[in-house]
Amino acid sequence: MWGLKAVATSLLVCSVLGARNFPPDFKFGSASSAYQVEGAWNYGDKTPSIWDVFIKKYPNVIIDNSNADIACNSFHDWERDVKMARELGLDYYRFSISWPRILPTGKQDRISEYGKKYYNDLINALLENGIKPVVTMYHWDLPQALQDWGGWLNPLITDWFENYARVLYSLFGDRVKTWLTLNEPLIFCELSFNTGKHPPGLLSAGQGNYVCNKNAMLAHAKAWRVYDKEFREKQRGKVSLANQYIWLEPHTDSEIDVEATKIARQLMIGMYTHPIFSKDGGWPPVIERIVAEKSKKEGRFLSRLPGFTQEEIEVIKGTYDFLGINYYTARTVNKVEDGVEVGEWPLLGSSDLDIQLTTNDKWNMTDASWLFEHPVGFRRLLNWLKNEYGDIDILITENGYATNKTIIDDQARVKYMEKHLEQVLLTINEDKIKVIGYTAWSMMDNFEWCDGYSLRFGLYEVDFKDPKLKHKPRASAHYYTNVIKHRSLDFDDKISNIITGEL
Ligand code: GBH
Repeated sequence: MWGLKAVATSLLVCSVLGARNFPPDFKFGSASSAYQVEGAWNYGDKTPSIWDVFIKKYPNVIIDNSNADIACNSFHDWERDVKMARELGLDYYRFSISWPRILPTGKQDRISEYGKKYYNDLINALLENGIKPVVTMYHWDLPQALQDWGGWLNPLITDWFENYARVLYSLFGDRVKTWLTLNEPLIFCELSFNTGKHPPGLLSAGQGNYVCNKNAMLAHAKAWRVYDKEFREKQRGKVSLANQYIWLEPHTDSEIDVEATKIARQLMIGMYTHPIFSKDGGWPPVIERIVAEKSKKEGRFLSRLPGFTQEEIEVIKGTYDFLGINYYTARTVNKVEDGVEVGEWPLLGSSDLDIQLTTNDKWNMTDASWLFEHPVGFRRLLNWLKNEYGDIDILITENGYATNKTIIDDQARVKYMEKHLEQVLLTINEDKIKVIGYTAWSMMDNFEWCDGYSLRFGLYEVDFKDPKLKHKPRASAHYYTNVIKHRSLDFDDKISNIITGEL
């Protein structure tokens, strides 16, 4: 009798609060990447990545002149990382594998015992603690040995990557069931070749980025196909990629801006999605046409955007088991005259479209110059993707907030997470889109690329001045722990304001 009453009461509570509950099978995780946390840059037989070489050659490109030689020392202190993941109550931990740590020559001649041991230890410890590993194969730290052979501009990289993927499946695929081939090809292709801010810093705007784009799509596809042919039956995992999507909205209501925005989405989102996820495959036709026309006008015989052969289109099309999405921010689009300078990052080939990317005054600025908050854009993006490519399982592989201070009571990050998670819930409940999980970037402060240690994304603060790298959970860590525990955004949140230093 009493039992029934208790059930009835909790059902009532659930239905009142139900709107902000996550589906029971929804998964929560947090993420990092090898170069940003591991350190041990030359330990054992590890060879330098392009980031090691780039920073040593041009230390000034990093705002605080720092480097990632030690970073969070995760290579030596993976036990601390597992402990954090456990304290947070994560369902999974997303980390990446350093290509030059596993394959020092970048090719298959030699598999590093040190590399193998490190990732085995980490994977096993996570699983022992009930945390699933979600593994990124490539989070920007290309072996310099392959850069010397042309890196992402050499079409052979698609084979090198396929072989690397095969090595990873055979070493770890018995335990790793969710793989992400590439992290944000949009960002590494654009920043390496269009703005030159990331290694190899080869400024070749409107050319290198497109070649990289094509090779990245093929590399991903070949890695997926190897899994499909050689491993899927036995290992039964899932493979996709993690795309960075910057949501775009027209700057004004004018038809010109509205039209320009539609095309810009095909550039910013479509170029890294259409070849894999659309029914027809290949480049978004509108972009292919525009770049071809521009190239012709410039007196070129060939388009700066390399085409796909029909065979390549078929190889790439359909190579996904879900879609990984990194969402942080949005931009507005307005049309400019042909040839007008289009300004800072994200440039992203916008000179080919004669558009300018700016922001909306209503979007909160954060301490990161590029990160403007637009949570509703998250939901709109997910709906746009569904309209373009149909029903696909979506895994949010990154979402996070930056401060430039080492602040423990990070209520702004808590708000950012809540607002974005709320949009995820609306997308699931109202729009019936299958979002299967959410990953907070990042579990702890780490090396934020050109921003060094000056920008903090961590749920845990790390004291980089302390040789022991003392770490402490922020308010956001407490908040996230509660979200995970309750599988809901509605809980007595007083607890997330208690800063104890221990979870
Ligand atoms: C993601 O990139 C990455 O996957 C992750 O590694 C990173 O730590 C995280 O987000 C937070 O940034 O002013 O030209 O140097 C998101 C894309 C790439 C946006 C680097 C900011 C700096 C541009 N970020 N970019 S620039």
